[in-house]
Amino acid sequence: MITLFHRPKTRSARFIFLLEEVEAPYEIKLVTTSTGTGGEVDPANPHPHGKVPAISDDGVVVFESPAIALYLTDRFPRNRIGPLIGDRERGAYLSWLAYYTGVFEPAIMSKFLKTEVPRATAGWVPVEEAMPAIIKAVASGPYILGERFSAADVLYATTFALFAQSPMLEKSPVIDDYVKRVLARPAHARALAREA
Ligand SMILES: N[C@@H](CCC(=O)N[C@@H](CS)C(=O)NCC(=O)O)C(=O)O
Repeated sequence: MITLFHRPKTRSARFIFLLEEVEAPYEIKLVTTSTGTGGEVDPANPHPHGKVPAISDDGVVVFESPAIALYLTDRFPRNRIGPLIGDRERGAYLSWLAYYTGVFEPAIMSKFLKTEVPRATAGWVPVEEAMPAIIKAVASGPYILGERFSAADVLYATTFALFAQSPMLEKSPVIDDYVKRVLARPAHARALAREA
């Protein structure tokens, strides 16, 4: 049984979507985060910094979104939501998962916080450079790995959905269609119902 440590309307919500996609048996444990409680880390949350998401698989703790995504798709391979070891698409899968927190999130956050980090010293690139790379992957898609939907799409599409109204990200019909396609999946509807 997977336990998802969750706070509504945060990055952990997308993992209800992924848990539905992989058809894992799961329960949701609501936790508070330090943002919500003025600095206190919820002792019930196993994330080392009290952030969400984190999961526990009968006591095996996994934290950080790409690690959780990879863990769940390896652990519950039935619906082929992530390419497994030996699959040629595994390389692209691991790359886009790592890119999500290594490049994409820092790129968005530096833009959001108006903090420019020199490209040559940062480990990431400005969002204006990251977006064309993602759009290129999705445009020949329809998913980030090509024809195959994966947990990487859960991470990217839910983030784009969050920033849909933000002037921070340039409008892109490719991204708009991509978000619609991913959020139209039955597992997403089930996740919304489960969270409600
Ligand atoms: N790098 C983490 C980020 C997790 C994260 O920042 N979560 C936010 C919610 S969206 C959080 O828990 N914030 C509360 C806090 O930092 O106290 C991941 O991708 O899983």
